[in-house]
This record gives sequence, structure tokens and C-alpha cells, in this order.
Amino acid sequence: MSEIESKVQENYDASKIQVLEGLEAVRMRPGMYIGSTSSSGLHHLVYEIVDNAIDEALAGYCDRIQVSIEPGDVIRVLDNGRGIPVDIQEQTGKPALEVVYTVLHAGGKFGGGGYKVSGGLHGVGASVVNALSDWLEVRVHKGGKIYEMKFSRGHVTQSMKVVGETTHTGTEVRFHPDPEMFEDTVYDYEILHTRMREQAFLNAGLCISTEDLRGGERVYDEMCYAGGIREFVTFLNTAKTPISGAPIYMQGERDGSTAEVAIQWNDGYTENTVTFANNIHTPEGGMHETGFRAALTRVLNAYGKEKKLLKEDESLSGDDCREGITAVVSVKLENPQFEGQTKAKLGNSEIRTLVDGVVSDKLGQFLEENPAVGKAILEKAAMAAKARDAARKAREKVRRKTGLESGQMPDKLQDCNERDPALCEIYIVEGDSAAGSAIQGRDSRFQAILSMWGKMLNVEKAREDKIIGNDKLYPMILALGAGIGKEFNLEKLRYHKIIIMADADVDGSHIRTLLLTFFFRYMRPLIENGYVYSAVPPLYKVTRGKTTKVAYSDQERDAISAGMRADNPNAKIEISRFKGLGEMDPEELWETTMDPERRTLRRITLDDAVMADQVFTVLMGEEVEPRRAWIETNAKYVSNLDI
Ligand code: 0RA
Repeated sequence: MSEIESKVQENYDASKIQVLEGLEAVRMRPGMYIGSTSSSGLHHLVYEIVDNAIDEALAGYCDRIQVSIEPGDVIRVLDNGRGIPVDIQEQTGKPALEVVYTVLHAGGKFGGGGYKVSGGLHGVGASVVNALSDWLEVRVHKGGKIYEMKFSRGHVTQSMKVVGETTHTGTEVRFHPDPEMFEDTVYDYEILHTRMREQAFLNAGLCISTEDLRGGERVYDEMCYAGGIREFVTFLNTAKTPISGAPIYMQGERDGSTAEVAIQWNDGYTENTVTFANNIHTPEGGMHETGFRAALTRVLNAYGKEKKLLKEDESLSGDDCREGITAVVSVKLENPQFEGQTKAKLGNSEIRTLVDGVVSDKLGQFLEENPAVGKAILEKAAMAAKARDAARKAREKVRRKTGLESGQMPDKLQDCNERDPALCEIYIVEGDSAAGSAIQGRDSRFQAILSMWGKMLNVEKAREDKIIGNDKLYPMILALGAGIGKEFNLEKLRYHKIIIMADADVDGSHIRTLLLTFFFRYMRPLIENGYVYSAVPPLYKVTRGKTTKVAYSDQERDAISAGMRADNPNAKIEISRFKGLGEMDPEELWETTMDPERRTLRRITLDDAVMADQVFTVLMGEEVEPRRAWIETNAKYVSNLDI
């Protein structure tokens, strides 16, 4: 071997080792790259691939993205962009395509110009997806040829080669998540569909389709919104009655950043503002939201005074201005700073100025040109101000009467003995018999039980004064001890684990949804601080002779019965389904669902709560047919739902 050859060889090995170390790191700590190895991480793989295609769309070269779940939970993402570059890179001597899929953080930074905007961790993850897939293959249509390359767990298994000719351009990626890396590799179509719909709303004119090819019947959705976030607002307001005409759209840019805002008021009482930075949802808000709120309050007050729709001494609070508003704020910027507990808050202060400016100019102008809409909005906000005053008085009255202040506890609560909130748990249980078993089965030293019955209120349709007086919610507010809404005080909370215990059926998920919506709207810090949980009751009982085990999923049931059969394949094994919490005796309930040593609890995240909140929109439905079907299937609980 000549000296030059051996040097090349050495460098090649060196860079190869580096590459493997990079992707090995991803396999060692997948959570650091995709958040978790549970369902959310599994779905994150798809977002990483799609984000790259969306970046290509943002650059102006792609207007179609197809996402498919193929049989066996194989994901296929197809775009009609320019195709990932396939030319040999000077630094590495390898095709750019290979570098993108094998070098950590290589995506987006290669080729001509790169991208203008790209989300923090997003759009750089092709190699991460590769590392976490037991196989992945890419086909690039470019320059009349089809290039193909294959990988497994981050390693190249087939070098790039030309496999055919083509007349168009684009990139096709297919991968299968590595079962060694994920708790479960089954994709949820609705999760992907919802996310892709959101992305289609955020990128006007980009058509995204999703399909599920796993079942007998193909499921297909096509999402294409010329109106972008205006249509997003219309969609969010589907079940509501708008009072301000079509969504008001505002847009502006400065120093390479853009801001878009769409708003519409409805006749309801809650605010629904959804914010995004570089197409990434920012549930904790941040500078774009701050700018939006400040400008909205200022513009409406100024307009009200000027048009004499407000008296000299009257002024609107931010909450008054946002009562019944549905808003989407979407900003795109070069170097997003994500902050906060879940990195879901935008920190760039220049964006506050941008959004504030856009809303000040454009909303002011809109109101001047549309005085009838202006009047409707101002009347709504002025009413909100009066109602808020009335709610405060009602709250005081209720508090004096029933003792929010006196510390008196409701009858429906069986409290625990412990007084340190950090050690206390409260189970919120629907139904008499389940609550009875829970009371007998619990460890009363630290577990309290609150049983719930009575008519459940849909908090979407009521103002705070009505909610405080509700016979189902009020005992819970009392028991938790921390107040609600503006006055909520986490320091007064009496339990640091709030556990919703409901059956694993539709009724159970209904009560969970309503409770989560309530917590989300009126006690949000509970969720933000991770104090809310869902109990996970078992689904099956598996018995062989004297041995009985419980299973929490179909897979676990099968694994247990296989295990019991291991020494004797003909053993008689009985499998029965738990019908509901109400049918369990106290010991069973303790052993399977309440004993901290043995139970499973699912912590509720802000995302879960947002999803619960949106169920009400789904309930009303975008189209009549699915809504009718939904109501028919779930008629049981629609009938006692106060809509
Ligand atoms: C940079 C430059 C070029 C294409 C892409 C990125 C690209 C990346 C992805 C990722 C998924 N789909 C994609 N499509 C395109 C093109 C450079 C050239 O003009 O050849």
C-alpha cells in the first residue's frame, strides 16, 4: 500500500468511527434526541422526516407531501422537492445523501444555501431516524435518475446506486422503527393525521396527505389549505358561533422573520390561542404570544375610547378582550430560542416587537374599515368586563356560604390522615360502587377518595360563576383546596398526586376528558407541574390453576398466558376481561390499581390536556356525517352531557 493510500484509508476509518460513535450515542440515549421511546418518540420519527420535506416546501421547491403507514407499521414519506443532493461531498468523499443519513445534525446544513428557517431540534433528524430504525431506505429522483440507498440501525447496508430513470424530482423515505428501541412500534393514524393537518394549516398551499394501509380498508385524508391559518381558525371554531365575521388575518415581516396572526371571536367565554414558532407548537407561549396580547388589549381599548363604545372611566382587561377569541399566531424566524420546562416557549424578544407591531397596525386598520365588526367585538369585551365583575361577586358569595375559606371539606371526600401535600394522593372516582371499593381498599394514611356523581358540566359552555356552583365540580374544588381560575394558588393544593380513576371504556374516557378540560381551563398549573395522573386499571385476568395474574394490555395478556404455558403447552388457562372498576372487590382494586408498589400511573401532560380540550371540537365535527356517527356510537353519554 502506498503512503497516500494508507493515509486515505486511515482518514476513512477515522471518519467512519466518528460517524458510528455519533449514531451509537443516539441508540444509547434515544430520549435525548426524540424526547422518549414511548408513543410520542415513535411518532416523532415521522415528524423529523416530514420536517425536512416541509423545509424544502418553505424554500419554495415542494408542494406535496404524502405520508403512509404501510402494513407492518412501515412509514413512507414522499415529497416532490428537488431531491436530496446525491453529489459527492468534498470534505467526506461521500454522497451528500449518505452524509445526511449517517452524520448527526448534518441535515439542512448542506447543499446550495441551506434553509432560511428551521426549528430548533427539527429538520436535522434524518440520521436520528436512521439510527433508530431497524431498516431505512431512501430513493431520490433527480437529474433523470433514481438513486437508492439502504441502511440498518445507522449503518449503510447498500451504497448509493442508480436503480432507474425518472422524469420528475423528489425524495421517498421508507423506514421501520427498531423494536429494540421502542416500547411499542404500532403507529396511531389519528396522531399522525392531526399533526399533518396542523402542518398543512401552517403552510398555506402545501398539500399533505396521510393514509393508513394496515387494515382491510384504506384510510386516506388529503389536507390542502390555500387560506393557511385563516382556515385553521375556522376549523378550530367549527362547533362555535362566530360574532366577528370571517377570520381577521394579519401578516408582516422584519429582518428575515415573519409573523402571521388570524383571529375570530365566537359567542363562547373561553380563549383559544394557539401559537407556533417555525411550525412548532409552543403551548407555553412566549414572546410571540406576549406581543399579540399586549397589542390586542391596547388596540381594543383605544378603539373603544375613540368610537365612544367605552366610557371614559371604563377599561378592558386582557381577559375581557380575549373572551371567546380563537387565534392562531405563527412566526418564522432564523434562530428560535426555545425555553421553559418543556422547551415549548419562545424566548426571542425581537419577535414580541414584530407581532405587537403587526397587530397594532393591521387590527387597527381593520377595525377602521369594518365598524360593524368593531362594534360587535367591543360589545362582547365590555360584556365580559361586566360578567367578570359579577363572577367575582358570585365567588365571594359562594365562598362565604360554603366555606372555601373556612377549610370545610365536602361530604363526598374521604380524606387521608397525612397532612403533608407532597405525600398525599387523591383518587377521583366516578360511580358509587367503584368509590366504595376504593374507600375500603385504599391506604387511608395517604390516600383520599373523592367520589363524583351528579350532572357533569361542560365547562366550555359556562362562565366561572356557574362552574363554582356546579354540584360535581364544587366538591372537587373544595377538596383540592387551591381555588380556581385567576385565584388558583398551587401552594394551597392539598395533594400532589391527583389521580383520575375511571374505567377503560368510552364512559371512562368521557369523564377523563371532561375533567382534563376542566383542569386545563381552570387549574392549568396542576398539569404544568405534573400533578395530574390517570390510574391504569387492568384489562384481563389470566388464571392457571391457583396462579392468577392481571394484564394491562393485549400484548401483556398474551405474554402472560404464553409464560404460563411454557412448561406445559396444554395447560388450561382462563382469560377473563375486567368489566369495570365497579366490579372489582377492594383487595383487587388495591392490588392492581392503587398500591404504589404495583400500580401503573400515567402522568397527564399538557399535550393530553390540549387534546382533551379539542375533543369538544371533534364532537361537534367538521362534517355532519362523522358527527352523526359519533353521537350514535356514544349516545349514552351525550344524553347526559350538558351542551
Ligand atoms: C438542500 C438542497 C437541495 C435539496 C434538499 C436540500 C432537499 C432535502 C430534503 C429532505 C427531504 N426532502 C428533501 N428534498 C430536498 C437541492 C440542491 C440542488 O439543487 O440539487
